[in-house]
Amino acid sequence: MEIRSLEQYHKAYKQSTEDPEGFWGSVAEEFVWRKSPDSILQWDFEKPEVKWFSDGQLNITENCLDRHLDTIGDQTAIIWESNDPEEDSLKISYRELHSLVCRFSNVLKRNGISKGDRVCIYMPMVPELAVAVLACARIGAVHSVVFAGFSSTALADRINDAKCNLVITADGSFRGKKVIDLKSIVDEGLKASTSVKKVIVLKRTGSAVNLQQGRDVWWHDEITKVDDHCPAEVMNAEDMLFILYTSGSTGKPKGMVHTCGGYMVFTTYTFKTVFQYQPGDVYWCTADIGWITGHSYIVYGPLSAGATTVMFEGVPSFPDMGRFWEVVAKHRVNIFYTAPTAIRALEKADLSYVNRHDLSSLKVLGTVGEPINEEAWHWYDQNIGKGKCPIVDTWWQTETGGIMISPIAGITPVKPTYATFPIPGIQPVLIDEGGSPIEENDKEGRLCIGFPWPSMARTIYGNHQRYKETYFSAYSGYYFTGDGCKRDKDGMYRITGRVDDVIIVSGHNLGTAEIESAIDEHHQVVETAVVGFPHDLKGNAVYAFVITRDPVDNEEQLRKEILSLVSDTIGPIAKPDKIQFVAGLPKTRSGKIMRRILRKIASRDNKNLGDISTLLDPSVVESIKQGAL
Ligand code: 7RM
Repeated sequence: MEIRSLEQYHKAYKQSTEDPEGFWGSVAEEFVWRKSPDSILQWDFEKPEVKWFSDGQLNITENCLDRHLDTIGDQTAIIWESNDPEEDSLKISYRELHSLVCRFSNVLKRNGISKGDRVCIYMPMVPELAVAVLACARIGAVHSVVFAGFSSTALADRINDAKCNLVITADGSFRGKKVIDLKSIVDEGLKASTSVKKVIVLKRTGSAVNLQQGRDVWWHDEITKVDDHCPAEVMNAEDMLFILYTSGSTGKPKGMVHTCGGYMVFTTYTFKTVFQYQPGDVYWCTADIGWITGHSYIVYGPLSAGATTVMFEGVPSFPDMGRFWEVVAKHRVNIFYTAPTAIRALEKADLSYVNRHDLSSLKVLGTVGEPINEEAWHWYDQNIGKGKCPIVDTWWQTETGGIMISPIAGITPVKPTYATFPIPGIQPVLIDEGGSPIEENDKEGRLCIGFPWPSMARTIYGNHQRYKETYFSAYSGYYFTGDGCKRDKDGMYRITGRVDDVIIVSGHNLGTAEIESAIDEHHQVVETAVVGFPHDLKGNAVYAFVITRDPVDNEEQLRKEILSLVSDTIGPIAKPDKIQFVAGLPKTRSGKIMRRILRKIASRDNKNLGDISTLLDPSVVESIKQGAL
C-alpha cells in the first residue's frame, strides 16, 4: 500500500475510488486490532451518518505505544524542546512514554475517570500534555484539549459544552518572554462550571497556585501513588476518541467529534504517505497540540507510525527570529511542518537568522492552515529548503481529521500555492454557483467532498442538527468544506480561501488572499488583511489593513506604490479603495485572521463586533477602530 512512485499514487487513487472498502480495509490491516473489522463502511450523507470499521475493536494507544515496544522500544518517541534555549531538551523513548502514559492512566482512574467521561486538557506544550492525551485514550475517556492561550471564558464555554468531569492543567506556561498563570485562568473558568469534580495540576513555571481542597491535586503527588501497569480499554472503532472545538462563521464554537478507528487509520496513513516518513527520520510539526494539526500530526499520526516527533514549547521569535532554524539544526530535523503565518513573519527577518544555522538535515517541508502566498512559498523553498526539499502544501480541516489534498513529498508534482492532488480515498468535487458539480478543469467553485473518508468528524458534540446544517445541507449529497477552490488545466487544486472571504466588486469575484498576496510583495509590507465593504457604485469595494516593517513616514507615497502593485498583479479592479496602516491584525490564536471583525470595522459597523475573546490580542481591535478610514 506504500506509495513510492507517481504510478503507485495513480494506482492507489484509482483503487480507492473504485473499491473504497477494499482500499481502506487493506490499509487497516497494518494496525493492531483487538477484533479486526469485517464491516468497513456504512454511510448516508443525507442523515448524515458515517461509520468506518464499525465492528472493529481497538485501542489507539496500543497502536501508538505497545506495538512498538518489541521493535523500537528504545527509539526516541518525543524530543521535547523548551521555550528557554538554555534548558536541556528531553528525549523520551517509546518504552518510557508507554510507562508514563500507563502511570497517568491510573492517576485518571484514581480520580474517578472512566470510559466515556470527558476530560478537559488545558496545558502548555510539555511532554505531559502528550501523556495526558494518550492516557485519556488508553482508558477510553474523551479528551477535549483547549489551547492554553484561550481566555477563562472561552475555556469555561468549552468545559460546559462537553460537561467535562475533570481538568488537567499546569501552574503556568512559558511563551517567549511571557509567563501565563494557567491555573488561575482555570479557577476563574470553573466558577461557571458544575460538572468538574477534579483538577490535576502539573508544576511547570513554579507560579503560586491556589489548590482547592478536595478538588485540586498535584500531578507529581498523584503519580507516586500508582504503578505503571494499565491494560488498555477495548474500544469500539466508532467510540468517541476526542472532541475538539473549532470556530464557525456564526454562533458558539463547534465541538467536533472524532472516533477511534477511522481517525487512527487515516492520520497514520497520511502521515507516512504525505511526508514520506522513513524509519529514523526526525519530524517536527510546529503547531500546538491545542489544534487539530497537533492532535493528528504531533501525537497520533507520528506515534502510531513509530516516528520521532519533536514538541516545541516556545514561539518562533524567542529569543530571536532564528529559533526555529536553531532547533532544526540542533535536532537534525528531517521533516519540518509549519504554517504560512509563521513563514511570512520569518521571511521579513534578516536572512542571517536563517543562514547562521545548518539546515542540511531537511528533506521535506510542509505548510498548513491557510493559503500560502507565492512570495512566502518561494522564500520557504529557496531559503529553508535550499531548492532541494519538496514542499507539501497540505489542505485539511479540524472537521476532516487529517490531510485531504496535498502533494506527496518527492513523488507527485508541486506547484507554488497549490495543494495539488487529493490523497487516495478523497473525492473532491467543485460546485458552481447554481449548485451543480463542475466537471471541467480550469474552473473555480466551492470545494465539497463527495465520498466519506475514515477520519471525518462524525458529529458536533450535543448538536447533530447543526452538523447536518453546517456541512451537509448546502449541497445535497456532499460534505461542504466552506472553502473556495480552483482546479487548473492539469487537475491540480488550489484552495483560494473561505468562500465567505470572496469580495464581489462590480460583479467581479475577487479572492481576499490574492489581493493580500499582491500587497505582501511590497518590501515595506509585513502582512495584509483584505475585506470587502459596501460601496454605492461597485456593490462592494476593497479595504486593506496593512502592517508595515517600519513606521510609515510618507503614507501617500506608500499607498500609491501598493495600488500600482495590485493593479499590476491582479488588475485595476482589485485596487483597494482604502488602505489603513495598522500595528497588528486581529488573529485567532492559531494565526488565522478574523476577517469578520475587520469587515465590521470596514463597514463602520463598530457596535456589533461580536465575540472577540478568542483573539490572540483583543486590544488590536480598539486601535484599528481608532484609525479606521
Ligand atoms: C488544519 C487546519 C481549516 C481551514 C480550511 C482552509 C484553511 C488549511 C490550508 C488552508 C489553504 C491550505 N484546520 N486551510 N490548510 N487553506 N491551503 N494548505 O488548519 O480547522 O483550523 O482550519 O483552514 O480555509 O477550511 S482548521
